[in-house]
Amino acid sequence: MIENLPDQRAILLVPSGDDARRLEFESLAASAGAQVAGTVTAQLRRPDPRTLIRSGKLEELRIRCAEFAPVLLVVDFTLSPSQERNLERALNCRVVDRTSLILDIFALRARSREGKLQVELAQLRHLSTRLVGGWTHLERQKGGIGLRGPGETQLETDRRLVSQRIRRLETQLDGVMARRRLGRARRKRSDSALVSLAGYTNVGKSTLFNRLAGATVTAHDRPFDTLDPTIRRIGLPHGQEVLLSDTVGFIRDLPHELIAAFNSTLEEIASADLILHVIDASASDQVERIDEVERVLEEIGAGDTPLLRVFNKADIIPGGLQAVDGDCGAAWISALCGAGVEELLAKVAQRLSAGRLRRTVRLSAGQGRLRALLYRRGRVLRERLLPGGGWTLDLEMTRRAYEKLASREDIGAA
Ligand SMILES: Nc1nc2c(ncn2[C@@H]2O[C@H](COP(=O)(O)OP(=O)(O)OP(=O)(O)O)[C@@H](O)[C@H]2O)c(=O)[nH]1
Ligand SMILES: [Mg+2]
Repeated sequence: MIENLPDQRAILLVPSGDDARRLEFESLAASAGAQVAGTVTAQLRRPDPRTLIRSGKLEELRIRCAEFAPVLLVVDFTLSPSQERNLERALNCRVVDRTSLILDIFALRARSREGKLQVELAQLRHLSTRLVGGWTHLERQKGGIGLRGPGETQLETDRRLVSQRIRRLETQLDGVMARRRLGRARRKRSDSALVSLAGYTNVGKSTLFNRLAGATVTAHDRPFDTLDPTIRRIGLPHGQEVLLSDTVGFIRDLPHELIAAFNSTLEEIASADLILHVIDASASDQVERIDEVERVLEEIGAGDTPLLRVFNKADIIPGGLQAVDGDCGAAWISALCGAGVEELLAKVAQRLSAGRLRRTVRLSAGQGRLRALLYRRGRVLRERLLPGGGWTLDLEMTRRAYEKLASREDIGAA
């Protein structure tokens, strides 16, 4: 797809003083097919409401644009639609913001029907905020960065058509979500706990997934290689089986449109019995990334889900696994060469059993609603009907879920 596109020469505009962020943005732009001709940094102490950057910086950009004749300026700041337009007029090249860039990469990677629907929905929601005036002052270009993907055909239609399309996509995705929920309910009734891999993009989630599940999910060295969730059954030490899922990765300032559109995928993470938060131990901005991921987890309703931090790529940190100390709750591994993986599995088994308890409870005939709730929240191992109406249930559920219910409902111990 990228190869067939016209020259995508780009200049980047990024915040100054954050090298890790700049490098990440350059790699994002490159993986969308941009040839980065130069990067300009700016500090936005007093942003100009018209163009965001002030006149001196605008002049610097003008000179760069005259030198390199870029097709686009890719900006790692949040731009209002009018700032975007004003910059385009001043520099005579297309301006793409961080959100459009990330949406564009997602559009390139989406393979499944669901993935494509989700990306299109996110693109259209983003676009609908920007339909005032459009790009009529620039030559219309199709298929460039920020203009690709399934949403492309809608770009020049008016707001009304876009919102109609958004509603249609929402309905289709509702159907997808309902099917997923059914699948989850079925899984819950089965014996297996769900363990979800989550984490920043490109940290090695799919590599770990392949190692644990003997699968062959693609794991390229580029951001957002995985979009669609995959689930496999894996064995833990002592024979216990669990389901393991691999999903889309996160990034700092993940566009809200994407979080909303990928709801059904992300719900999968929130519904897990244990989240393995995979961390690239070799990343210099590790602490910031950990915060960002755990913030998004909270945002998608997974804030209370038990979580185990897994520091990966231990093979490329100085001293390797030997250098590891501190956080003894966490696991240290190399998904690539397999070091530490056995210990990780033992930790997973330990965490899963620590979080669950078994109880036998007695419900009266009038507590049908609570009975249904217990089926949804936990695992009912056995149910007996009592002679005078009501039931006793042998129940296994997480301590957290049980205590939450017991504090609100009248659950009688049998
Ligand atoms: N050195 C080293 N490289 C690793 C390790 N694990 C993964 N990688 C590399 O990191 C890159 C990204 O790996 P993936 O498994 O695709 O990462 P991911 O988290 O699934 O990424 P996305 O799906 O794009 O979010 C690949 O080039 C892997 O070979 C590791 O333990 N050590
Ligand atoms: Mg992946």
